[in-house]
Amino acid sequence: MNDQNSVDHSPGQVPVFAVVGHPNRGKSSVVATLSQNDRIAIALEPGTTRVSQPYPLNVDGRTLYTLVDTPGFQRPRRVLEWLQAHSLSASDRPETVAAFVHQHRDNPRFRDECELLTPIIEGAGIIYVVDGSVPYTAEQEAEMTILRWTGQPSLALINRIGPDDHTATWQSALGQFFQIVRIFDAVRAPFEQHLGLLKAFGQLRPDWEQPLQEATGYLTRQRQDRQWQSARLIAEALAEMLTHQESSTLPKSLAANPDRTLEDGLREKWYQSQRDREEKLRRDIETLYQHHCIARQEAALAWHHDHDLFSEETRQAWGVSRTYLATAGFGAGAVGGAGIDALTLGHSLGTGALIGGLLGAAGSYFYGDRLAVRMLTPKALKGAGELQTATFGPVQDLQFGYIVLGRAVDHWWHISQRNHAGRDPLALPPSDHHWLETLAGDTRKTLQRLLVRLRKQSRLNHRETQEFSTVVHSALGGYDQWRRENAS
Ligand SMILES: Nc1nc2c(ncn2[C@@H]2O[C@H](COP(=O)(O)OP(=O)(O)OP(=O)(O)O)[C@@H](O)[C@H]2O)c(=O)[nH]1
Ligand SMILES: [Mg+2]
Repeated sequence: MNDQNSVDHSPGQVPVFAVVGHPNRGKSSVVATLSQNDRIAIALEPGTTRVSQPYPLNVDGRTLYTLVDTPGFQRPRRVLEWLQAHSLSASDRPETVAAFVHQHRDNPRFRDECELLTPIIEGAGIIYVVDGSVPYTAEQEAEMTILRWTGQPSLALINRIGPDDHTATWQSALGQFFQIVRIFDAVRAPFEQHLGLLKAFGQLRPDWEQPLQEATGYLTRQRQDRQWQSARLIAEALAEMLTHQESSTLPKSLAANPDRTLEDGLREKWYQSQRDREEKLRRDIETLYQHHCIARQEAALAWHHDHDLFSEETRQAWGVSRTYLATAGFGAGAVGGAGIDALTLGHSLGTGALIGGLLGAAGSYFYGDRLAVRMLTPKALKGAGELQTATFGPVQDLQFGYIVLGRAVDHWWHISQRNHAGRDPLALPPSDHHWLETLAGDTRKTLQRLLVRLRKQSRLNHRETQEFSTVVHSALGGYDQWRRENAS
């Protein structure tokens, strides 16, 4: 570790843990997840991490704890032989380990051992990571013995990378070397398990208990805050998308005879702006959760694919049918004047059966053209000056609002539960559950009322904006609960 990266390990300071183990056992994955850092290099090849590197977890400008990523052991038996040859009694073991590092710092044969032991002899706690899908071998006993010789508090994590399960043998072997042994899947462990692990770290050293208890409090609040901030971001994007217009200003002479090209051009621009706005929302949510490097499955594809905002698959997954609305508390009486007809303005956007009957193969990937969107041509504008403006938008179908919201809720859920060790491209498979079903009846009515307000092109006032965020927040919470209860 170079000086610039060295960390304060003195007692009472921020807890520091060195994550160590055999090469390619998921050490960097554990560090990435617990420090919420998706920029850490993780790879199939052993030897990905070559130098020790501290990763602090900061919340509100405060470092809650620091994890040090380290290279794997290369020659643990040689190291142990040296230690045994140079130690006089059990009491000098920590100093003997420090002496080893001192003497071998510039020896390329022990480069990795020196890197990984340095943070530990400087005072870091030990998190020893093993892969529970490969069998236990005595080779690792040299590693564990060296770690025990450092005298630092230690904990072992069983991280299962492959399908096989050797957890039981690992547990009994590790139990002889470590005070605490936990199972932790760096890629899949849910948030509650991250907190559980921090609490376990707190048991390693009395003066770390309080900072780590505080850390779990901070992280819990951060998670709640992020859900609220996500709700606000989604409500904001939705309001913009529902009121969005594209305009084109042109001379009166041309405007007198607007042709299809004018409308088509504006329409295309309108579609693209909506896609761009949704994309921006997704990036904003990902940034909020500190995911900066997510690869998108859909990114490489042309826009008219299944996941497109205007694809027929999207409409079927996230749209709201007339029947559904009629039976879900949105009857004419339920939302004042705006009854179910207001929800199904597009003539063919009613029921699935009707759409199935109307669509030919050619247009079946795209519902956009069947959305009712207001088009105001210059012809309709009277008495303006030399230049006149044609306007496309806003959308009149509330269906669109439900689709945008459904996609946003689903995307949010995948991001909010994604660990920072995850490297798979983000996939958003269609859900068989409609998010709207998790909303209470009166919340649905509030949502409907606000969508109707937006359709009238009226800006939401302060109270309504708050209300909108609150409704979206409930939608996020309800969907999260449903997904967890139904997780396979
Ligand atoms: N499925 C699954 N794969 C994991 C998990 N943890 C790590 N992996 C995979 O295992 C491989 C090695 O992970 P790393 O975190 O780079 O391992 P490392 O111990 O830091 O490796 P070196 O730095 O090379 O010593 C990567 O391909 C990871 O995606 C896990 O919890 N579940
Ligand atoms: Mg690594």
